[in-house]
Amino acid sequence: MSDQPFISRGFHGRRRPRATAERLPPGQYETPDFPVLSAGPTPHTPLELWDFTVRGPGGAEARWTWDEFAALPHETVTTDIHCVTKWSKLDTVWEGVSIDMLLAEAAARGVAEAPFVLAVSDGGYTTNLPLADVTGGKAWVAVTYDGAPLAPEHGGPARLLVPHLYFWKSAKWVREIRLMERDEAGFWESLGYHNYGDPWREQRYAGDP
Ligand SMILES: Nc1nc2c(c(=O)[nH]1)N[C@H]1C(S)=C(S)[C@@H](COP(=O)(O)O)O[C@H]1N2
Ligand SMILES: [Mo]
Repeated sequence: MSDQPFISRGFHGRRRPRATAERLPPGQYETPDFPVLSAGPTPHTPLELWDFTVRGPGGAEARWTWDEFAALPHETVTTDIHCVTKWSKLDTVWEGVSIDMLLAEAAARGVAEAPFVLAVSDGGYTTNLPLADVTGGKAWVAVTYDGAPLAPEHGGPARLLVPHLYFWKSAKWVREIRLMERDEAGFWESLGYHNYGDPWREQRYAGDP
């Protein structure tokens, strides 16, 4: 038994979490599991060969080796994630470098911004997002999950994390953020999935409002 009487919880005013139902977008169910969804084989890039690039619309780029990337300030993010195949997982915990931080560092190296981004992964997977959806504290390149290095099947060593959009936007094994003047459909987006993918508006497929 706990050595704290149950009344102390209320007494200390512990914040009541939002009810699970309110945290599930339309059509989603909660799962305690962490399903693996990969369109192809899991790449295994050795850390000595891994690097991360932010490429500007004019071709200028900023690049970090694994050690340089690891030296950037990291944030801890606790968030819910929502897959278009209808599972949602609540309170997932990640650690990573914010895209804000990467873009600020890239800007200092002469990389100009642009209104759209394409995330490009080892293995060729891509996904497109408006710049506004990866800035302002909304997206990270995550390197840990649940306190441990990100497992290869979940995108390790590093994956994009954009939790406010369907999880296909969170590109596993991400290696590059490409800034673009024009939007360009990524892998699933060009195969009939919604271009934006807001789970709260249930934007699963092209043609959904
Ligand atoms: N590179 C890459 N990233 C990807 C995918 C993929 O097939 N390849 N699948 C996407 C989809 S559809 C989902 S739901 C999530 C699944 O992440 P998980 O396998 O860690 O659950 O990764 C997304 N990122
Ligand atoms: Mo997905």
